[in-house]
Amino acid sequence: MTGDSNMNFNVLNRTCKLVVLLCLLHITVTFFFYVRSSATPLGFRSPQSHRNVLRYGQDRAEAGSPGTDAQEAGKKQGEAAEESRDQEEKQDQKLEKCPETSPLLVGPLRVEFNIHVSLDQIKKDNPNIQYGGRYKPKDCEVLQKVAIIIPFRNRDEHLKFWLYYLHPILQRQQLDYGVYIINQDGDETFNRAKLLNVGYMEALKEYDYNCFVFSDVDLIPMDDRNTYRCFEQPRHLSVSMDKFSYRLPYNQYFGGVSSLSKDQFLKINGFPNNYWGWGGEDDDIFNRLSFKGMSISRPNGEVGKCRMIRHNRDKQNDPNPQRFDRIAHTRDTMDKDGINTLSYRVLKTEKLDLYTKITVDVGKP
Ligand code: UDH
Ligand code: NGS
Repeated sequence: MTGDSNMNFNVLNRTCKLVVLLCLLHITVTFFFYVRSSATPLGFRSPQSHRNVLRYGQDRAEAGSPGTDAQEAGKKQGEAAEESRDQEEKQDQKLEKCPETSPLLVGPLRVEFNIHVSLDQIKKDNPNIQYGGRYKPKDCEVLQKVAIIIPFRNRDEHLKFWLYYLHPILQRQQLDYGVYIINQDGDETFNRAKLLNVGYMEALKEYDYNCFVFSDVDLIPMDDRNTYRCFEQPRHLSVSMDKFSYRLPYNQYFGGVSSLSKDQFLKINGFPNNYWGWGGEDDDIFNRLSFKGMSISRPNGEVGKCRMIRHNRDKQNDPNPQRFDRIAHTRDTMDKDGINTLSYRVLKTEKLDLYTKITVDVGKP
């Protein structure tokens, strides 16, 4: 009796131990799989801002050091996963179209040039501007992709003011934009219109722009409702300049700041390449537009107010004596001289924090 009960007790004891062991094993295995399955998505499920920083880091690392095969493979997997997540995310959050008129506009602006501006400060004030002077609103889908083209040589002081005033305005206008400074190399006669043609070509190599704003470096809008985008008809934006007592100097005036969609630009074969020195090239552009049956769209005189930074005539930009003869023949020359005959040599492309600077050899007269 005692022997039997002892034996029963031993069997029971062992069975219990076995059950406890099995339970422990089960818990351990369950725990292991739980931890493993939850670790992967957690690592990947980091917030978007975090991911952007990581991607930025990766881009820089890629440019700097090639890395090992294993690292490369891991990186590729990570990138592929990220890409598919990006696509999912895009599908998830179909952005609303940006409104016709941005709700961020404030209207009339104070513009003055007797203040000190520095590139560092402009950078700090505009943290959302991407490398190369690019910006795109995050919370709505833009209507147009705008390349802003500035003809340039030796006007760094003016450029600082332009960046200081324009970057905040363009962001409030909710534009997907890039700023391109087309810098004429050397000290041959300046050629504004040819530089604008170069800007058109070079900007398109970088992004699928469908609108081009051509702006002198010394013109600053005094009202952010003057949107730097394209319209049904080619647009003249600098319609009400302080130097002309806030009036158009003449009805056909198309100088200063203008915008043309890609189609409008191509319809007129771009701009003339053979206006060397000051004057007439903007009148030639006006002629091209009207010969192709287009009219000029303009903001009203209040919204179109702008200030010009006063300066002396630049070296190698004297009035072009041939300009009157040239604008008298636009109809005959426009198909033979323009974007279809443009030739130039890019000497340097600099992606700076607030703009892209492209230095070009455009030749000489
Ligand atoms: N530009 C340069 N560097 C030059 C010449 C022109 O950057 O050496 C660019 C710049 O963007 C400028 C634009 O080309 O705003 C048009 O230059 P412009 O000289 O045709 O026109 P702007 O209105 O001056 O700047 C006109 C002559 C001013 C004489 C004033 C005499 N008081
Ligand atoms: C006209 C010029 C334009 C110039 C405009 C304003 O006379 O190129 O003056 O010039 N046309 C000709 O010379 C044929 S401004 O006062 O801004 O220097 O844009």
